[in-house]
This record gives sequence, C-alpha cells and structure tokens, in this order.
Amino acid sequence: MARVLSCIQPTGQVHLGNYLGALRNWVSGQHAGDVFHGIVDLHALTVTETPGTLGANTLDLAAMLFAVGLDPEVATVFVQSHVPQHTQLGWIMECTVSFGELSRMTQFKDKSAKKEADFVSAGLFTYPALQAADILLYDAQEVPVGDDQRQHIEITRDIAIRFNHRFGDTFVIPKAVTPAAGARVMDLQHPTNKMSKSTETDAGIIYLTDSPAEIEKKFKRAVTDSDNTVAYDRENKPGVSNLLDILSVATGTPVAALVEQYSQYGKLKTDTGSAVAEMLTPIRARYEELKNDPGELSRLLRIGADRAQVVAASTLERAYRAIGLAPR
Ligand code: ATP
Ligand code: LTN
Repeated sequence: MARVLSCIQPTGQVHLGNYLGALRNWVSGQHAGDVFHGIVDLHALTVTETPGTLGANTLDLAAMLFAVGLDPEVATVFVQSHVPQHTQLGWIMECTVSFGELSRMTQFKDKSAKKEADFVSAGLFTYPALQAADILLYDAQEVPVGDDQRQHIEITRDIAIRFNHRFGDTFVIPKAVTPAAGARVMDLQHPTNKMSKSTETDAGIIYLTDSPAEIEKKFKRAVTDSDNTVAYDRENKPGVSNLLDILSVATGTPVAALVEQYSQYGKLKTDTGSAVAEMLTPIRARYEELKNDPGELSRLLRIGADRAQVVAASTLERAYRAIGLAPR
C-alpha cells in the first residue's frame, strides 16, 4: 500500500466545491492507501494573525473532515502543530534549501506581491521548507496536489535528494500525483468562475454548514440564461450545465438522463437545491454533533496525532543520526 500524504490549510469555510472536488475523493480513497491527512495550521500562520482564529478554524475543519466520512481508525487525521517534529525537521530543511531556490517559488512571489506594503513574514518565504518537512517526515511516496503545488513538491524532492547525498540515504523521495478528477463546481451567481472561498459575496457559494433552507434559496436564485432550454453546454450555458453537474453527482444520475427529464429551469433549480440539501444533511448533523462535543473531537485528533507522531519521531531521529548530532 502506498503511503499517501495530503494537507489542507485551515483558512475559511468548506464549500460544495471543496467537497465534490476534493474531500469526497479523500473519503473514497482512504482504504486504497496508507493515508495521512494533515491540517496545516502553522502554514496558515503565514497569513493569519488574529488571536484564536487559527485554533477555531482548525477545529471546524477537523470536525468537517470527520463529518464527511474520514474514519479515524483508517485515515490518520492530525493537526500539524500537535506534532512538534514538523517544526523541528523544518529547521533542518531550511538549512538544506538555498535562498535562491526559495526565491524562485511562484507562490511566494504572488503572495508577497499581493501583500505589497503589508507585513511579509519570513515564514511566507520559508514556507516550502516546512512543507518539505510535512512530506518527508511521513516517508510519503505520493502527494496528491493541484498544479499550483507542483513546484513545492519539486523543491521537496530536491531537498530530499540533497540531504541524502550529504548525509546518506535518509528520506524517501516523494512524487506529486494528480488527484482523481472530482467535479468542478462553479459559483451559482457567476457560473464562469469556480466556487471559491475567496469570492467576496457568498450568495453563489454553498457552505457545507448551510441549512437546507439556505441551500434551497441559493439554488432558486442561481444565475442561468434566458433561452429556457435545458441542455448541457459548459461554454454557452454555464449556469444550467453547473446545475446539471451538481444534480448528477448528488443523485448519481447521468447528466444525459437529467437533460431528458427536465424542460424547465425552475424545476431544475428546486430539485438540485433539494438534492444537495439532502446530500449534506447527514454531514451537517455529524458536524454539529462533533462541534457540540469538543471532548470527542479532541479524542479523535489525539488518535491522529499519536499515530502521526510515532512515524514523525522515528524519521526525525533518523535524520538527526544521519547528520551526526551529539546524542543526548
Ligand atoms: P481559494 O479560493 O482560496 O483558492 P478554494 O476555495 O479554491 O480556496 P482550496 O483550499 O484552494 O479552496 O482547495 C481545497 C481543495 O478543494 C483543492 O483540492 C481544490 O482543488 C478543491 N476545490 C476548490 N474549489 C473547487 C471547486 N469550485 N470545484 C472543485 N474543486 C474545488
Ligand atoms: N501548500 C499547500 C498546503 C500544504 C501541503 C503540505 C500540501 C502544506 N503542507 C504537504 C501537500 C503536502 C497549499 O497551499 N495547498
């Protein structure tokens, strides 16, 4: 079984795009590999400053990961800051990567340019070194990431190869894999843009925590077009096609069959709203349950942290020994 690691930052609320495009695949993939899922709160610290926010977002996201169906007995779900080896190995990674290499990272260039005159932390610059530690600590063979993260996996490989060359074979060289393609969900108000938590208004975004009434209302107001024929055409009919795609995954009915079934936009909208509300109801119920039982949520996170730490501690020890740090 391949060792697989994927990480997610606790920034913002989980929406239908995250669920259908990514989290559902995490759940269905948990039995196919030895999977580790990290909630990387320390990475989010590069952009979050308000006291308490990061912890609250971390617990919300953790509750959501269990609510969508990650099984703590099968997948190792942990919080990065609960496993101190991440920052410990992070320093060693910083000493193994060069200033020049970090300067070439497009994510750093983009994010620091966006912040302009704002505070640009050194952490934003050394971010890929901590990410390399996340990956190498678990001897991960596969790291499913989108295109935007490929450069960070490349630099992780370079760091691992350099370390192994300097100090002897220590780290498994990971590779980026393209995650199983999930549905691409578009914003209900701006169906040519993807549903995204960084959109300014949330009228077109379905959060997994929205009530059935809110979900139905958002679908009723979904933007379509004026020619009133139900047909699947992503380019010319993005709104209607988005609804068909969503209804198809929510009900398991192929798009072609739905096109036959519907002749009016109104009915398509209300049915899609009800199907999504129904699909999300058990998820929201489990989420509420965990949010109301912080003891249980921390118990689940401790299971993950304990399991992660066993692996992480042994890898860190291996790295210390390879370097030849003085034994204590
Ligand atoms: P941002 O708006 O800040 O880019 P986001 O809402 O797009 O955030 P990410 O945290 O970047 O979400 O992505 C988490 C996961 O969800 C990724 O695997 C990403 O591919 C997937 N994802 C995000 N939005 C969508 C979407 N609209 N449709 C399908 N998958 C999505
Ligand atoms: N940089 C990633 C999040 C991330 C990650 C990782 C992904 C941090 N550590 C390790 C895969 C493996 C992002 O911004 N999505």
